[in-house]
Amino acid sequence: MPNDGVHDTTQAVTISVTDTNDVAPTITSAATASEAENTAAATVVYTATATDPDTVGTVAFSISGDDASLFSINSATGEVTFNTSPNFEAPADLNGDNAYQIIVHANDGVHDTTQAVTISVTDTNDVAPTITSAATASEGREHRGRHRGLHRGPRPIPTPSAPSRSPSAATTPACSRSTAPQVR
Ligand SMILES: [Ca+2]
Ligand SMILES: [Ca+2]
Ligand SMILES: [Ca+2]
Ligand SMILES: [Ca+2]
Repeated sequence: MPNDGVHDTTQAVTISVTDTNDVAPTITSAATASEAENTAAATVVYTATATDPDTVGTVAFSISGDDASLFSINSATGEVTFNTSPNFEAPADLNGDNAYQIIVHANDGVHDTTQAVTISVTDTNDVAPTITSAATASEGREHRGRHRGLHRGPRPIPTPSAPSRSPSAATTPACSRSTAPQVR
């Protein structure tokens, strides 16, 4: 301050500290998300969020990683969508386990913060049962077996259990079926 020994002149000076983009964004959204198969591709499955204390720089979102090509992300809103509606029975992720791996990036123009995110596709009951048994059947073997048994019957020690099984097994269900409806 100038001082000539008699006069003391002062002046207030304000020093402004300008902000620089020196702090990296912090991703605040979860590391996992899930969605049922067949959900419309336009449905938002995950929303990336981040904080950044700097007043300069704008955070933009993007994705990378094993299954990133199957998704789209809105760079401004962080909304993640499937490009194609997922099918649990035909997983499209790299290792086919219905756990889709992406890496979310929050970039403020200087710093790039990443977070691994797993998006799981859950099963729904969307497939009808498939009957895998044959459309035709034959009882030829059983008849042969019975005939053989009868022929062998007279022999001293045949098979004691075989003859006793077939009559009881055949009669039991037949009796219960015929009697139950008649009583009611
Ligand atoms: Ca920043
Ligand atoms: Ca399916
Ligand atoms: Ca996977
Ligand atoms: Ca299914």
